[in-house]
Amino acid sequence: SKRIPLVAGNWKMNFDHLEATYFVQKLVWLLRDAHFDYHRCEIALMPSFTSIRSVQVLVEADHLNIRYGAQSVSVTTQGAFTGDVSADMLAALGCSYVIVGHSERRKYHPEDDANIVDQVRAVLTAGMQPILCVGESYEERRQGIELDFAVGQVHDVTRDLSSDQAAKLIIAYEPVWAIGTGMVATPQTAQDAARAIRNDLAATFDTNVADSVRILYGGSVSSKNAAELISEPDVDGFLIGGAALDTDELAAIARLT
Ligand code: G2H
Repeated sequence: SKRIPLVAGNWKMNFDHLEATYFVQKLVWLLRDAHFDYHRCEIALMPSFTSIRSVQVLVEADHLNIRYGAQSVSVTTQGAFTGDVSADMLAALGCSYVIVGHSERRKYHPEDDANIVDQVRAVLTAGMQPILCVGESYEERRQGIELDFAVGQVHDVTRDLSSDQAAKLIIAYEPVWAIGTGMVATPQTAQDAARAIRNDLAATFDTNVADSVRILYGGSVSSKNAAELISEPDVDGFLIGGAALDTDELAAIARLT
């Protein structure tokens, strides 16, 4: 692949700041022990807002080759928005990435297409990269419209972006039926979706944009299925939930990627 693979752990609502610190220390120790090459594969962690600062302190103190980010962001820059966290606040903490439009956010919060576009813009304006999540539910797959659906979700965002902005996107294809269910997509399914999304980027922008955007697979990724998924040409890494809560699993997946 022309792209450096990314293994991103989405911790969801797990780990307070002490648990996050302990996790990072143990993960780094495991990877050091395995002579892990951070230049071959990039590792990123997405803690809760309350744990980001602890991860930052550790990464900066020990000059760790680990990146980190947030799981969502406000669409506004500052002011009377009780409970929200701005993109500038996340950038100030050294965040590289922000997950945008995860299916759990789309389901449990009023995150519609317009809101997701605004989050993507806010992340880019603050100098970070969005990890845009898309993917069909079981119903769309049953109807055979899964590729159109996932590509449509990407297109709803990219049609409002310049090619410079689009080139900074990271896209995570996460079929909803595979999230937290243990029902991982087959390598061919992941490849077909990643390919369809990349073709759409090439059509909307150009092959430079299409070739630079990393497309991740997410949904029940583990050390048992990572190697065959990453062997697909258009799968550039993973967004990992459950398996990213276990240091041994996450280190194993990074080594296989
Ligand atoms: C999908 C994924 C992480 P899991 O939500 O984004 O979670 O790996 O637990 O299916």
